[in-house]
Order: sequence, then structure tokens, then C-alpha cells
Amino acid sequence: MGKSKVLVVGGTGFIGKRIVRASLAQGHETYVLQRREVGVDVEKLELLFSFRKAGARLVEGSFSDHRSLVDAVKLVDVVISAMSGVHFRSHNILMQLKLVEAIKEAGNVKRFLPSEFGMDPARMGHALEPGKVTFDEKMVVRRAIGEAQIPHTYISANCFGAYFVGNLAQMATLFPPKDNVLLYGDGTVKAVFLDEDDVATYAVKTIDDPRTLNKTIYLRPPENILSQTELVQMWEKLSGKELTKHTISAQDFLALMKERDYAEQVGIGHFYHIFYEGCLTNFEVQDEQEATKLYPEVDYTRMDDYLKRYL
Ligand code: NDP
Ligand code: GO6
Repeated sequence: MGKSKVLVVGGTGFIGKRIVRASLAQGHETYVLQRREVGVDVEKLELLFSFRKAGARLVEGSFSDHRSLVDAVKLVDVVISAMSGVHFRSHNILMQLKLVEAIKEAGNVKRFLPSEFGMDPARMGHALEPGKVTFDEKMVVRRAIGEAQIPHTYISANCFGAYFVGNLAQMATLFPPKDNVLLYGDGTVKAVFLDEDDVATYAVKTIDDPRTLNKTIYLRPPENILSQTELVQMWEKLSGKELTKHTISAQDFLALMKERDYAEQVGIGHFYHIFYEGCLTNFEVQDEQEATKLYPEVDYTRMDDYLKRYL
């Protein structure tokens, strides 16, 4: 089977850059949208050049120039979007509606992966405000994809290690606590954690797989289904230091929303669903929709290994 040509949109972002690298690593002819609007962000410039050095092709384009998006999309078979959806960085999930328009007009795209890579928005209709907007907007994009009848795959990637593992699921920090750790409720609710590089690897694996056409694929590595307590224990074993545990009830945790800014309110709602409600693990996933079953050849990163970088 011939390899697909892939366009990555949002390729200099946190997950996007990993998708570019995974696409190259899996042997796809890889194109990265290069936006003039990045202004004087030299980090993005360097990343784009590093992609080119690694074999990617840069395609100039802009979200304020429909033609440029259509032309970019026409170069490829597969479009992967990793546009930002995080409220304390930029937030541009609905920008993808322009991309959907371009893909529809171009008419050649065999697979589109919109920017999802988290909780399954189709399962989050009950989510708390204001975090709910994250899921509502992703559903707006899904509806546009459906109406345009664009072949797609939705990737539900669960919790990225950088935001949920390295900090032992503590908010507003990316490092493990030194002495005290806050446990959500009894700390036993199971969540699912992923190395971001693995998220990209699995996402790219799906793009030319007939089994994943028009499906939601869940990344649920069996050994990475862990409670917060299990995560803390892994860290204690690695660091050789026991942490003092404190617990916070669901009610007290949600009450924290009052004094926080908008981005943190979004985060608190999401953490609530993950660590109190158990929204990532309170449903069954069929083997045909679970990435580690579909791609057993991928040796995914276990979280004790992931945590070693924080030592
Ligand atoms: P980033 O914040 O890193 O941004 C990604 C890209 O979005 C940027 O690099 C940029 O593309 C593009 N972008 C931003 N603003 C604009 C704009 N105005 N116009 C056009 N493009 C724009 O995103 P993340 O990688 O953090 O998030 C990607 C996805 O992953 C989201 O859907 C998010 O919800 C999800 N996520 C999931 C997490 C989890 O734990 N499961 C954690 C974090 C995110 P360019 O490269 O062209 O500059
Ligand atoms: C990550 C976060 C971490 C918020 C998802 C506030 C979409 C998803 C698991 O951007 O709000 O400290 O699924 O203080 O579908 C943010 C969001 C988490 C990171 C959630 C996310 C996860 C977005 C914080 C904080 C570490």
C-alpha cells in the first residue's frame, strides 16, 4: 500500500509538532502549514525549519485566505489538525470550520483528523460550565465534518503526561510536589495517561487504516489506566520519598472555581470530571476502537518510565 501524503495544521503546537515527527517517522510525505500570522515568534520559525530539515515540506497558508487552505489541502490525502483548544494558551478550535470548508471544496481528502486529542466530546454533554465549551465547540466541528461528509477519525487521547502525570495531577504546576500532594476524593478513581509522543504515534497510525474510518479511536493503554494514588505511589518509589497526602472533597474542589480566572475554572471542571466522576473510564471501549489493540506493535511508554524525566 502506498503511503499517504499528510498535511499537519497547527504543526508547531504542543501536540502538532509531535504529529509532524510521527508522520515523518512512519514514512509519510509530510506537509506542514506555515502561517505568516505567527508574527515574530522565532521558536515557531526554528521548529518549521527543523521540520524541513527532517524531510517535511512547508506550505504557506493562512486562515484568512480560503484559497490558500484549499490549495494546501489539495496537495495531500490526509489532513491532521492540532489547533489549540486550551484556554490559557490560545483557543481556536472553531477556526477549524474554515479548514472543513477548504477540505469540502478541495474534495480529495481521504481522511481528516480534527483537533480532539482529549476527552471524548460526544460523552461530555453534561460537563460543567465553563469547561463545557471545550466539548461543545469540538462537537460543532464534528457536525460540520458530518454535514460535509468528510471521511474522518476522532482521536480520544485521554490525559497528556505533561499536564496530568509529571505534576501528579496537581493543578497550576507542571512539576511534582516536594512534600504535600492533594488527592481528589479518595484518590482511587481511574484515569488514563499518555506520553504525548505516543498520542502522535497512534494518531498517525490511524490515518490509512480502514478499521478507523469514521470512528472514534480511544487511546487506553492497559498499563496506563491508573488512579491518582497509583501515580503518586509510582513517584514515591522512583524518588524514594514519601509525600504527605491531603484530600479534598468534590464539593470543596468545585468551590475553588469561585476565586479563579476563566482558564482555571475550565481546568477545575475538567479535573472534576476526570478525577471524581471518572469520565475517562466509566464506559467500555470495544477492542476495534482501542489503539493499543489495533496497533499492538507500538511499545507505549509506561508512566513510571515517563516520570523518570522529573527526577
Ligand atoms: P497549542 O496551544 O500548542 O496550539 C496548537 C496550534 O494552534 C498552534 O501551534 C497554532 O498553529 C494553532 N493556532 C493557534 N492560534 C491560531 C490562530 N489564531 N489561527 C490559526 N492557528 C492557530 O495546542 P495544543 O497542542 O495544546 O492542543 C491541541 C489539541 O489537544 C486541542 O484539541 C486540545 O484540546 C488538546 N489537548 C489535550 C490535552 C490532554 O491532556 N488530553 C492537553 C492539551 C491539549 P501554528 O503551528 O500554525 O502556529
Ligand atoms: C487539558 C489543566 C492543567 C488546566 C483534555 C489547568 C482538553 C481535553 C483530558 O491545557 O482543562 O495544571 O482531556 O492549572 O479534552 C488543561 C486542559 C489542564 C491543560 C484541561 C485538556 C484535557 C484539554 C492545569 C491547570 C496542570
